[in-house]
Amino acid sequence: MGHYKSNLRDIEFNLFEVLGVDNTLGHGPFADMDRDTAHEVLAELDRLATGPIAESFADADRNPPVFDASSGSVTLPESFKKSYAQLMEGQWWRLFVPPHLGGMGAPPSVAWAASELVLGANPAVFMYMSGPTFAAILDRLGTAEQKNLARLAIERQWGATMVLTEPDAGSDVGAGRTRAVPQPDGSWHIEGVKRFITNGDWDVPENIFHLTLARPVGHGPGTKGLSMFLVPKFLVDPNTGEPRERNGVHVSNVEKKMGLKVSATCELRYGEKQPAVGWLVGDVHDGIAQMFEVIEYARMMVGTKAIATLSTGYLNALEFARTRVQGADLTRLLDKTAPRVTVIHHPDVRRMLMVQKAYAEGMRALVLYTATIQDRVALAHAAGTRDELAERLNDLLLPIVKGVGSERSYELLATSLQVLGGSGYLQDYPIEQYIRDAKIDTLYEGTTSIQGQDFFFRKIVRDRSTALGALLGEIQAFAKGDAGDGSLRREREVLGVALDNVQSMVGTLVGFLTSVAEDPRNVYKVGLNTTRLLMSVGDLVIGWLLLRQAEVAENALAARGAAGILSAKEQAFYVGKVSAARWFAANVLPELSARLGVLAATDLDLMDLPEEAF
Ligand code: ST9
Ligand code: FAD
Repeated sequence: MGHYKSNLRDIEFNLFEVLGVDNTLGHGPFADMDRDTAHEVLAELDRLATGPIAESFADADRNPPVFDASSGSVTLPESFKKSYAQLMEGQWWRLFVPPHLGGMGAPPSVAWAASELVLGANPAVFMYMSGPTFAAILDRLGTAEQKNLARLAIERQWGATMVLTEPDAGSDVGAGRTRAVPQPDGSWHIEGVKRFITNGDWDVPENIFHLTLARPVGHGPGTKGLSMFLVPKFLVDPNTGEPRERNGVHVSNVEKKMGLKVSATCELRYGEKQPAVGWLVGDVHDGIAQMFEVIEYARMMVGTKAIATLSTGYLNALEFARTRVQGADLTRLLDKTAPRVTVIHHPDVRRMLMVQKAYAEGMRALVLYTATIQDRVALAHAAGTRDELAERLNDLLLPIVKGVGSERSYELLATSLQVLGGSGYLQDYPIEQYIRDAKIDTLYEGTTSIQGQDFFFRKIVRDRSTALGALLGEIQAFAKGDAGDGSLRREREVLGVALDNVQSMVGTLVGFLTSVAEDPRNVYKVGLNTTRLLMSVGDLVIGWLLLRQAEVAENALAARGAAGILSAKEQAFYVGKVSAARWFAANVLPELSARLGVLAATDLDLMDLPEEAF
């Protein structure tokens, strides 16, 4: 068995038993994918993910890519290239592009469910597959020629990168200094240094296109002065895509990293040896908004990657806990002759397992719920309209998926390791690599601080709480509802209190913001709490989704369980669902009251502290 332990049962439970994705499948833009096809897709990817895709996970960590400084080229480990080839030969990139570019017509919910399997097995394989997805974005944004190039990029399986970061411009993308100089033939010459660029070079595709932010000479400061350029590694024949001469964008360094080593993180130099020729995407100067089309996919991908890793971390820990014999049952602590038990018998191990199970399954539900909101956006788009509320909800949920998903996963992967005791610290087990590979998720695509600020200032205040109001309204309706025999009544009450706490947190922060008119420094009180708010709303949404699952599970137990037509495995699955929701309501949601107290009592002491006192 490979390292990756998937949870296809839970993925399908979310899609088909809780979120009702079958109602979306089989018609409209998703006519080509019915429930059976979706099941086949997931089952086949599950087979690949747990087999050949997972196979190179450890080898590619121990034998990372080799950089040749003289040619600026990166060579990937052979084992990893085999895993990548399996995914590409299986044509799985077709899940992520629209039908007119050869896509399968899968809704985002099914595409992200499928992504979890690859991202959990070997995340970098998925990330190297960004070419077709980025080409689809280029097709949406580009000129007629660029659309043609996007088609060729997919046909010829080029790689792709997103290029924002510079040595002095990380979170603050608007500080970027890379310049773009217009040329008489309508092209641009790009000049500057970019760093930390994922997949900047690798030895599989014949070409790589870099979607690059640069500042046209004479343009203003900040992100609004940036434009997006299409800069290929090789210049090409525009009709056939056949590579011609080398373009002047070169890799000058590959970083040595804590984890995710097989994903080459490159320094890119533009226009140093010869001109780096680029083309303005869509022939419009709207770079940051265009780049956010890419960033939105990538933030969803990062959250899904983190959560997929926690899930396999938990399932590895669970397997260990069921087999490792150590110590006596706590009730026979003083009896030295008592039989030794597997560690899953110990209360503290159960506590560790349940916190992982509840978050891993609750955050999977968060990803898939968000993906169903994206289904709504896609359905409206296909009908020639817009579902503006769904668009806003998706915007609101993305920092939760990315920020909460990555923080909780990294934190709880340490608990996965803890379950294995000293063995977890060894490379004999995958969890130490999971921890190293997952740390990046709290950092790239906007750090957690950035997600927290985006969440409050842009997704709540600027949105005038439209999306938040709609989301909290749904949670309120669930908390007040009492379907079934009312067995979750206590948990619904706890959810209602947590909801009140979150509403008070938002109200208090808006109050701090309003008081900026009296003292501009009061905005610090907001900044001291944006991450706390993000994590708290995350817990509220996770608690709500777990309880929705519990309701479905209770119904299944009452109907099919009572009729004796559930297998023992299915029975245990549903019982586990109810228990996880109950545990979360009893152990996590009450924490929100204390967090509200801390938030409301925020003063400026921390900001008044002299730097020397830290
Ligand atoms: C990186 C890559 O880290 C890491 C991994 C790469 C992996 C590649 C492979 C991925 C494969 C993916 C495949 C997926 C396939 C699966 C598909 C399945 C279906 N939302 O607030 P302002 C825009 S890359 C939307 O004033 P500042 C907006 O246009 C590096 N738009 O910001 C706005 O104008 P307006 C990642 C947003 O103060 C304008 O920006 N680096 C949003 O100027 C200005 O906004 C980062 O992420 C938003 N949330 O700049 C940087 N926010 O207001 C992090 C802003 O008029 N830093 N816009 O609408 C930030 O995000 C900063 O907040 C900042 C601040 C740069 C935006
Ligand atoms: P800084 O911005 O310097 O942040 C340092 C600390 O200060 C962080 O804790 C941060 O949260 C905090 N901070 C900064 N500004 C604020 C603020 N205004 N308010 C509150 N806190 C703040 N970039 C690309 O363009 N393309 C890629 O493909 C890519 N891949 C990457 C792969 C890897 C492995 C890594 C490590 C990075 C990658 N990046 C990529 C860059 C990544 O997006 C940045 O590292 C990230 O946005 C943070 O920028 P920074 O590292 O400069 O940190």
